[in-house]
Amino acid sequence: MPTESTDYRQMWSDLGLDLEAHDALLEVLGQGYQAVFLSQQNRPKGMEYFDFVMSEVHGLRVKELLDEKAAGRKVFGSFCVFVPEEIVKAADGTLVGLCTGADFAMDAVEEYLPRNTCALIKSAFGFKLGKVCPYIESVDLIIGENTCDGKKKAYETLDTIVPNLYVMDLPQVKNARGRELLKVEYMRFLRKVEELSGVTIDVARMKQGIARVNAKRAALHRLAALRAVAPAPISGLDALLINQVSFYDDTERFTQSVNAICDELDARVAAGEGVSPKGTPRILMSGCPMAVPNWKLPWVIESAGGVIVGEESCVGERGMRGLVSDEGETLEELISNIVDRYFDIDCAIFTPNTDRLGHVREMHESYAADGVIHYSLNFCQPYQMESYPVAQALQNEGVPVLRIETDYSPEDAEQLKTRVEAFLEMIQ
Ligand code: BJ8
Repeated sequence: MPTESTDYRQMWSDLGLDLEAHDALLEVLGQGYQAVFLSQQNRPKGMEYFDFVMSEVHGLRVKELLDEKAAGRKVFGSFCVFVPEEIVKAADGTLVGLCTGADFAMDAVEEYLPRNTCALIKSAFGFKLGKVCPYIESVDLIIGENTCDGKKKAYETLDTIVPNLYVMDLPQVKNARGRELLKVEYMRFLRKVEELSGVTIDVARMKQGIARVNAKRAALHRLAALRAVAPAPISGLDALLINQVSFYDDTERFTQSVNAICDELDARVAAGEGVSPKGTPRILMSGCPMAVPNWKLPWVIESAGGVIVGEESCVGERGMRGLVSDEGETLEELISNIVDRYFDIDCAIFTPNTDRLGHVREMHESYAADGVIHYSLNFCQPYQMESYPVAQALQNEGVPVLRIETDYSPEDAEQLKTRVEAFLEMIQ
């Protein structure tokens, strides 16, 4: 989190942030980061880079985005992994994830949204209404998407609060018509990006956009594969952090840093070294995405003696799976390739969504997990509803499953710890 010595106050003030509230937020985040991440033992040296990024997540990174804007490039913000970064990159733009991982200004939020809205949606509103997110204040365009009912309806309200919201329609069924809708919407988005940036996206630009995002995803695939080894060479918390940083950081610098830490982990694997002793229960997490600084459940699991070896989540494998083919001689063919990759994302908003269960099974096996912890946010109907059939099917196959429903408040941490400890004991 930004340190006292770096002075970004003028920048934050120019962005319209509430400096007092923002100071309080950074203070809490800094303490949380110290307790959750910096206190871990035996961290790879390569994590120093990601610690640095996090220490500057509201400082240097925001300044870089403002510098890009000053140089005439556009910055886009999104809440969902269905927004195709390749198209933004093709126009020399930058896509960042917007803050959705902590409770803030809840009284103000509940004037706009029902109390029984998931914490992720409430958080997006809280950061805006509380004036503590430099990203939402910096972006040229906020991209919403018609996914779950909560988000769809919340964007109608957000549109009355911000001047720059664009909503992308998304299919809810995986058939030919659904695929066609996604393609039409990606073409519409491409035109919007062109209009805003003043850049005409041709085949060469599109191929370059695809290559840059593919390189980032390939580095994350490499990291994921290293976690399949026992003993795990990196903690689940650190791996989650890297995935979280992928939504903010400069693409090329991030890709290089992930490959660098993977080189280090390769050496650990070759030497048979891990972050936890042999026999540590290996956990696959599955469910809702975890945005910064939503670290509660992973922290509970790893401080209770488990090690998380994979996340079936949009901040994790669901969000990064697959690459986009760059085969094709027309823009239309390349957009089709982009659709091919994104249409495979098995978000719980789809009905039916049977592929997701297949992916959880596959991950449980390939990461040699001992059990699955299914995580749903309270009031998230899509993932809460799917938690039952997913757990049922896995349990019938002999896979131990623990279903957790929680939110962002720290209040249930002790209770969660008790349940997780009992689960770890059972699977050991
Ligand atoms: S592709 S998972 S990032 S929509 S937690 S807001 S589902 S009520 S975040 Fe998501 Fe895209 Fe799907 Fe992934 Fe609604 Fe549930 Fe809240 Fe959620």
